[in-house]
Amino acid sequence: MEKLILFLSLFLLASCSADGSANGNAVDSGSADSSADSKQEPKVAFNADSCYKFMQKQVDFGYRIPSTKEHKECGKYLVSTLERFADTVITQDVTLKAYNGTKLESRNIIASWNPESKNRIILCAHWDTRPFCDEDPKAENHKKPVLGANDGASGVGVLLELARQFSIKEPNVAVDIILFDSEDYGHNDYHNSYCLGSQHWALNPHVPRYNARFGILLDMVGGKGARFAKDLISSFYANDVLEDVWKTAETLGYSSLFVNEEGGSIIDDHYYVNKMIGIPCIDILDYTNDEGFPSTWHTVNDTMENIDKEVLKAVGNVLITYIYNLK
Ligand code: AHN
Ligand code: ZN
Repeated sequence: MEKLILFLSLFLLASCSADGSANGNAVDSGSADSSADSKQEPKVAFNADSCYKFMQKQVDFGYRIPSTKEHKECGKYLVSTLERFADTVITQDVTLKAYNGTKLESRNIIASWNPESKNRIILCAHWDTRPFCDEDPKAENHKKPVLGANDGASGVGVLLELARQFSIKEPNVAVDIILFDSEDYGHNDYHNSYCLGSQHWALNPHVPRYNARFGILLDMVGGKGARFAKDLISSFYANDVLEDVWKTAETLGYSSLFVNEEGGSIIDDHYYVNKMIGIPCIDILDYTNDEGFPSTWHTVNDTMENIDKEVLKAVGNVLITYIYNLK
């Protein structure tokens, strides 16, 4: 009997990760590699259920609009979560000014592994959400805020799950996960009005003379029916990284998601990382020339119901494979 209890409690311990939510480092059932030679499997495996929970948690705070209580609370959650996984976490708190003069109390969050190493890469996403659903088909929704399950929480969710994996097994390269704030308070009529957090960081990096080999931005990486095309800003500034990531996706059987198509010239956080601080940076973004942005983009339908765990899993597996193969 005692033995049975011991066995059961060990089993329970083994099946809970530190956040009490997702299953630790088990390989997802259904992933391509959960078969016979499990001894040779890496210790890490992207867990889409864990990623989804990290997203749900953000969405549960409400609209993450800069200068609101919900935004501040979510920021604290992101910092404390990253502190569990990373070697160091630095925050940049700054009041930025939107195109319409609104003051945006903003926080860029930088989580680092092996912060002294020069052999580093950046993984980034924005964590704020847009205050207006101005792409909604219904005009009555245009002044309502975006919940940002995809546009905000998805990129951050993937990065938090990667952070959890890095805490289990550190990659060969040093990593900075940067969560940019105040990306989505822009207006198309105003030049450089999007991506205020990344512009601030590029002018004021968290450490003096900061540099990295390259960056990968994630933006809207969880939507049903997502398709990632080869964005033109990414191919102009960081074509080697772009091609290597798309090749990794092809190897894993995800070519219908990471399509071999030219994308748009999208002004996103990666543009400022390329342009202002000179670090080559690609964007994994749900945008194709025939379909544009996802149909939920900047609408009231950007909710968890329209998230597809299989898409999250594909993006996570591509990144994890690519990153752990870097020297
Ligand atoms: C523009 O629409 C100019 N850029 C898209 C950046 C963006 C907004 N990504 C998510 N929301
Ligand atoms: Zn947006």
